[in-house]
Amino acid sequence: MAGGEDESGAPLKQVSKFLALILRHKPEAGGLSLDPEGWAPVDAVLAAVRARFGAFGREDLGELVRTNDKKRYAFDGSGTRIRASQGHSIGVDLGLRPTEPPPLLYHGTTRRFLASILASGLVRGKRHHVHLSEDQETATIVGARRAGETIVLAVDSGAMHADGHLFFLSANRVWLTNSVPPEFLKLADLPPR
Ligand code: HQG
Repeated sequence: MAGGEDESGAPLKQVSKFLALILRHKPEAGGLSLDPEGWAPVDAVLAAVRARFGAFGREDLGELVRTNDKKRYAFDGSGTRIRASQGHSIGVDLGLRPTEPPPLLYHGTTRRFLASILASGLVRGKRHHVHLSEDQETATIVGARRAGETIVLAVDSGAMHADGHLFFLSANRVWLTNSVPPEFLKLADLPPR
């Protein structure tokens, strides 16, 4: 909907940020707990959203899930539970199966991290995995979230896979792996604007 406002008036972008908080990092901030696979009951999520933003219905939540720019959230088959498709900092098991990656993947970041990344490789930090993109354009957008000059690293995921590193593909097509040692990284040219 134009301007990202739904009929309840709650700005979908702010609700999406709140969902990231409660479905990825801190469910207790919404009075929730997640099951081991990261699912929360839709009714409980709606109650948490309403407590913070006022009126917000099941259809509003459906619109948010459908239109979210990175498809961050997904309903289960019955539509009664919702979870974040990736990006957690708390212990959930998304049940993703190891999957053969394409030969090259990309990671967008900022130049001030480069020396450290080339020394230690890509590390997952607080998240469960290192996040990798299928194309340079997406990686550029990820890197541009941070201040400073955006750089894109190309990851030799084919060689990593051959070496036994596991890769997982999230429901919203983010590639996940535990770490990327420096020998599999090189600076990619940024796509022309
Ligand atoms: C950097 C967003 C120094 C890494 C995006 C990144 C993504 C190092 C930052 C998702 C390092 C971690 C994840 C090292 C890694 N030395 N810096 N050795 N290794 N880093 O946010 O990949 O909007 O945890 O380059 O679209 O930026 O949340 O990871 O800059 O998919 O849905 O440490 O978050 O999605 O930052 O982003 P993050 P990310 P959402």
